[in-house]
Amino acid sequence: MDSEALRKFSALHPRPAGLTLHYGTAGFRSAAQHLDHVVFRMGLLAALRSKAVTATIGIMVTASHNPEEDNGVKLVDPLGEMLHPSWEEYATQLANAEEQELEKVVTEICQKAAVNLHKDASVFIGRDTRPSSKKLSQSVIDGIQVLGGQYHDYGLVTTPQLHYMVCCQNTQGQYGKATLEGYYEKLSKAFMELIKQSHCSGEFQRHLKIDCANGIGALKLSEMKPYFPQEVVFHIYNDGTKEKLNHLCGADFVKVHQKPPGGLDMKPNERCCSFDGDADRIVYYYKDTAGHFHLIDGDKIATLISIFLKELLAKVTLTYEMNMAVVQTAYANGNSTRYLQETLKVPVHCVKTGVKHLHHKAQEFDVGVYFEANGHGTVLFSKAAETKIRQLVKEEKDNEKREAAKMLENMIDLINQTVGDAVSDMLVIEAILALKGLSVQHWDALYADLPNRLLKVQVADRRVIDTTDAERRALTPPGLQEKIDALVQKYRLARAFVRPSGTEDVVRIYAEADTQENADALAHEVSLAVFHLAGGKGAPPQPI
Ligand code: 16G
Ligand code: ZN
Repeated sequence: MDSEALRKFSALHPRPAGLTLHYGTAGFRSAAQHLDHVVFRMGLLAALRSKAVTATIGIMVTASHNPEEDNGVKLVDPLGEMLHPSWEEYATQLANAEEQELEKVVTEICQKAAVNLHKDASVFIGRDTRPSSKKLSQSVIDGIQVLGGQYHDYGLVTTPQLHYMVCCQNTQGQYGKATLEGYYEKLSKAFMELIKQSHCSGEFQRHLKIDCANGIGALKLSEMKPYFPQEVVFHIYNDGTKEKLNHLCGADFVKVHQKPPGGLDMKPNERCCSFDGDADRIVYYYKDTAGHFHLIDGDKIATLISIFLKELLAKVTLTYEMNMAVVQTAYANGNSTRYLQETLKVPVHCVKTGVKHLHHKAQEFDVGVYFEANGHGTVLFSKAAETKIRQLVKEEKDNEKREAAKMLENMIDLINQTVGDAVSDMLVIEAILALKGLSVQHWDALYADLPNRLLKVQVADRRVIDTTDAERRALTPPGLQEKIDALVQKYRLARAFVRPSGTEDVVRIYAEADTQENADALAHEVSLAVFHLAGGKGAPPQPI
């Protein structure tokens, strides 16, 4: 290691005294002005990780749906997955090391993780449209170069595009070409092939209004436009030319507030969707003729995709049995879980919040559909399933089966299997709606969401809450779970849980029940229990 260079460059990216940050579920997130030293050091870590696994590593500068003034950084592992949990701790150690200790911490990481510093390192860099992102990505480059690493700066890309590039690079092009053109070509080709199989393909016309949260999604959708024929019309709103990123718009705003974004005029029964700031989440919605807003969240997206895939799998199943499952978190609406299990008869698994947990579980199945209610999700196909499907397309004599296999093959190519991807998910959904001749109202009517309420409470130390059973039950503080159980008993179809947030200094409370009044009352009562038993700060929560 070039100690001189490390000293010189770390002095250019000084750590503000007393600032401690943690690599959480979505990497580091903070006010942008606090992050320069963090991104420099994550450049170092990306180079170390690359040397450790002898593969290209990704590093993305974004704070997703957070306000424009914030920023963040996260690392992408070789197959496009989230950074391996064993390295999250190294990330935190490196970010918080005193400047004079930096070399020591790097050496310790090399020892613990068996990193050979003489090896080559290769890092792919991407960033979102935040004003602070460009400078921060320059600091990432400084970090990579101090350890003698090579880098490729993709500049402005969506988070899922960067995940895609990393995967392509490390699979020697098997997953696709590691370029934006490669991404656009692969997705648009699979989409158009799927649409061709639709019965009404002759008069195929798709109109969709897309709220891009004033973020990177708008830029990338515009770039993709020439890859589609004229019949595909995507109307882009909140493209970032007028308003601030994520301000009163975007997937997170729409999901949390259960109302339409600003900047998008919605006519009755028009299909609309929102991306988040880095385009890795999507939710759909529409307004009915009475003016009521209907949200179609990640649970209903997972349901639509599952229905479609299950039908196709049934058609090819006589030849090859494939297991399929849906992975959700505790936030999944109770009626979505019921519909999947009881009507569709698909196994459902519940895991802890955070993409890495869902992704990991979904890898256990031939076809693993995973979505968080907030709209982050994708589908994973096992290698065996993919090989079998591609073989059926080539060899199957029965027309119907071959057609079904062909649709599955196009789905495999259309879905971004590295991570949830708003652009890819949108194309998947649009293709399914077209193929099944479904309107947004039909889709929404699959099941009715149980009324629910999400609240947060500030406590002195949120770590006093420890959970089990995929965050559905609280182990500590003592008495809290018993209290929640007693409260839930009072209402019909009720469910509630609490968990410490991984991204904010709060405890989150979720409740659902037969009516909105009951869901609100239950959420309020549970928040009071948290406030009293877990050391609440300030005034007790008020009724909704
Ligand atoms: C992060 C997670 C997201 C999760 C959210 C929960 C990733 C890439 N993102 O944004 O999946 O839903 O955190 O936030 O893992 P919370 O812990 O503050 O509730
Ligand atoms: Zn995001």
